[in-house]
Amino acid sequence: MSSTITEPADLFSPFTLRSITLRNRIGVSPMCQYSSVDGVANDWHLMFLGARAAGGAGLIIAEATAVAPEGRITPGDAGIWADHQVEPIARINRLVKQLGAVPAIQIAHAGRKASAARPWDGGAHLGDDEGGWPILAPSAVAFGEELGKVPHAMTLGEIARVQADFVAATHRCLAAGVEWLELHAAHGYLFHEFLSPLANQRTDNYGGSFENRIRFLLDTTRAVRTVWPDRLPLTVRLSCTDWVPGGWDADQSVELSRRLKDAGVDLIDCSSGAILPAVRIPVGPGFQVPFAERIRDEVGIPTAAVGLITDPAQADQIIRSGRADLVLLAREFLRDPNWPLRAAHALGRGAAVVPPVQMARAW
Ligand code: 531
Repeated sequence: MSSTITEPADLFSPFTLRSITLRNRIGVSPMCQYSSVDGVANDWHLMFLGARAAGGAGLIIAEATAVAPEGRITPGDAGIWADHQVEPIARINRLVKQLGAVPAIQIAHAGRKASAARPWDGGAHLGDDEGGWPILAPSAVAFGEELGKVPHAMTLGEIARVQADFVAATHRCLAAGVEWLELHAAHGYLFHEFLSPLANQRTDNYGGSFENRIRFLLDTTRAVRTVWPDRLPLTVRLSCTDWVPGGWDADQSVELSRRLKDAGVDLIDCSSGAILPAVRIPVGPGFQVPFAERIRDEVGIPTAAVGLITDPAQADQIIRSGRADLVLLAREFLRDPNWPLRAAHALGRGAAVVPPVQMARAW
């Protein structure tokens, strides 16, 4: 069962995947807050995500949330590796839902980029004497520069254990009232490290050929889909290209998206990059939209566009032109939790986004 590609809509059209309908095409992209203690959500996360639901977003995707302690980027990352982490997330999801948005979460494992300091503490790998921990990856190849720690090449048993961690995390997400689940397979983290020949030098059946490099993600996706209810959407964020010759690229992303669609994935969230340091990326307004457009057209699967989407008319045109089904905003939502309200008024569609009654007189 999958959603049909909707006719070109506009930024404020509803959007349905399986049993879940978004009130508009605007999503809050998962943004790390590095503000948890032992992975537990707190008042910061309640305020941060609640405010953006009040501001009118249709979809609120909570930050990359680690499925295992060693899968955190930093000690401050969110986690869902333990049952006591569920209720704090459930409290946030109840507020988000009460405010009319759909509560989502991105579950993740940081692979060789794990065990790092928070960005405002420099972002470098932590020494063993600084609270760092052993890190895992497909191969014993470091990311590089300030993330120079050499990871342990995962055994088949560790691959199976991490896959089981994603399945267990999926059960906890359901218990927490999550209604939309995203697997993080981008930005140089574990799944992406398996996909890319620039990080995956394995010689077993998890490395080498395209089929082998997608195996860990595809098998885990199938296992997650089996336990995630049929009525709820499952999405995958990809780095659609490494921007490096010989690396992962858009052609492979198209083929992988076909396989993910067949495995029951409902939407591809199209980002790029971050497999290696210091790669030249042609960053600009909507620079990743072409990936969303291509995958949507060639695979016939809904897509989300993300990356330097800031302007209401820009976002509206991405949807109206049928280049993507959703726009996800990150930094713009750091600047303005009420961006959807402001965008509606900027586009002469003031009634399209309804504020909470407490805020109505200001809009
Ligand atoms: C940086 C980033 C944004 C867009 C493309 C590549 C990298 N983000 C990625 C975040 C962590 C914070 C930095 C995640 O994907 C978890």
